[in-house]
Amino acid sequence: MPSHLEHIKSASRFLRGGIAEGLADPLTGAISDDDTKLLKFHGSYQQDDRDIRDERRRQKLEPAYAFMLRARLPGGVMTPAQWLAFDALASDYASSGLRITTRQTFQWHGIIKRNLKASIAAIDAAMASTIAACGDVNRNVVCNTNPVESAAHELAYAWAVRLSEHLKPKTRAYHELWLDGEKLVGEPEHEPLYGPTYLPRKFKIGLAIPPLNDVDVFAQDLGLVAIVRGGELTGFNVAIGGGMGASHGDPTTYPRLADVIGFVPPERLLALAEAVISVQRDWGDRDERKHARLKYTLDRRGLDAFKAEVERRLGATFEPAREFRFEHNGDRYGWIQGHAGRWHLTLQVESGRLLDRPGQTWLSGMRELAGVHTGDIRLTCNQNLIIANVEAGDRGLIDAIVARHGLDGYRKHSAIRQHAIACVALPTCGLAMAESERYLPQLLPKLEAVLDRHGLIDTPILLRLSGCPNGCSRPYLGEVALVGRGPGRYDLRLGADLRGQRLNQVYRENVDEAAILEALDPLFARYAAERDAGEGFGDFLLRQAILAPPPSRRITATVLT
Ligand code: SRM
Ligand code: SF4
Repeated sequence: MPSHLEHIKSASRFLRGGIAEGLADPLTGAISDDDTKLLKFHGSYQQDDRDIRDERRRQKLEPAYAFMLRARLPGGVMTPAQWLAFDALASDYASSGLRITTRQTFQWHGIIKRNLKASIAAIDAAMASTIAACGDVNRNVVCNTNPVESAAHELAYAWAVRLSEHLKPKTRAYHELWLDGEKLVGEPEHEPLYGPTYLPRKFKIGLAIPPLNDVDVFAQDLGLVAIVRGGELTGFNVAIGGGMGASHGDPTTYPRLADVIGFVPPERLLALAEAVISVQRDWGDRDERKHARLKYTLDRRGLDAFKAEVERRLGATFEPAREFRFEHNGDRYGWIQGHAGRWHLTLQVESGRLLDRPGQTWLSGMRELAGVHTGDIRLTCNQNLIIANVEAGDRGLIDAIVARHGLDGYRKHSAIRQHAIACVALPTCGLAMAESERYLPQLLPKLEAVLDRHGLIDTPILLRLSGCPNGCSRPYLGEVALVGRGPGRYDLRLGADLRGQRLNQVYRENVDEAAILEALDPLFARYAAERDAGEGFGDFLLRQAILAPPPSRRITATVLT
């Protein structure tokens, strides 16, 4: 039997539901439960401040409702003017600055109901949107921000934008609700790709340009590996069925890496994406949302059957996948020269949270920088940012602003700090079981002390924290990862690589900080003493049989070099 959400979608008149009436109701800071589900398709989540939830209940007050808003920003690229508009929105309506997400866009937290419409209108005025940033549709298309292969980036980024536009819902509801667009009268509305019930579940696309896998391309429902030969983009290897989410104690849910199924030339890309999405639309599980992602459809129906159906709808067969090699899934900090003599500066933003704090006036610093910068600004899937396309002569000015506002942490930080990612979790995330973003600054100095003792302070180790098993920081791809179980308790997972090609595994279940540090200390000691030159921590743990060998995977078997 179709889930309740399927009924909500089909009765919603293409995502309208009762949102307008809910927004107009002055008696509550919330909207109806059913409408909160539809609101996601418009890019917003209703949340409440969990820090004060109990206190409000004791005082017989309704929860402190507020809305999180997420932009649709394909490839994470924006102009300085857009930056300033997003910053103004953070100051005018939101409560905790600008938050760079793990899908290279912005979130604003704490927007109260009466300001939601003005906030979305402000994003629209900045020539951006929030449509389909969340919901059962194709989400923000992520793209490698590669300043090294900057010519290839331009090509791949252009495809990310085309995919994003092509796969955007066509409903007029967004314009009607938020932008005072004219109401559609008479003519029936139509969603050519999605239909009236949209997809069974969220759908994510990512483009990577080897050798960098900063988008974690195998964590995407549809991962595209750009194949660049002699400076030309020849096409994309296609990988399907990645996803991170799982539930504790439910083995029918699991993180899964995408399988490479072949190669398509650029001119087939839009049709390919449509074909994959349409098969998932028709074959995906609409009864049980826990099993509705593409990864479960593939495992239920079989990869070969799915691929054959995609080929049938595409009217073409896949060419064999091309060879490629990833070196890293992190960001490269500092200045890098791209093509056409332009420079790119990657800055680290811990947990992606841009706020003004003593000695770290990051929000003000970026405002000043956006005021003088003539290139573009990019967000990365590791929650960092790039001041891109800088003229050589402007580098000094930019460095000075960066240093004055304490944005130069990348020069000073330990290697583990540089590669750490944490999801939002408490107090806004309704699904959080443990702290994540707020815990990272407490955990890092303790980890750094252990690493320093073993002479590993400059050795990159990929750390990822998530407050629950949904995996928003892609923790299953961390060399060291904590996945929240309950207040102060986490699963400690170890053993991924630094390239986003191998999932980690549980090493200690449901442990506290003391047990985490105690478990890691002897492993770091052995790693320091016995590692091969250049060997990553995860690779070391497998070579030493400290962890069981992972199941062999198609991606490694076929095309990786
Ligand atoms: Fe996520 C749900 C935050 C990237 C898997 N995610 C949520 C919600 C909306 C909680 C909710 O449903 O009520 C979180 C809002 C927290 C808050 O207060 O802001 C949330 N997810 C985030 C962000 C902001 C984490 C971050 O720290 O940056 C990321 C926003 C991305 C974006 O801009 O679109 C974010 N989420 C991810 C990723 C990583 C990725 O896509 O590369 C994943 C794992 C990949 C995947 O989808 O499999 C991810 N989020 C989930 C899931 C589990 C989905 C599943 O298949 O089981 C949920 C829960 C759900 O959908 O039911 C979830
Ligand atoms: Fe919330 Fe869990 Fe995602 Fe963290 S991983 S943001 S706790 S849903």
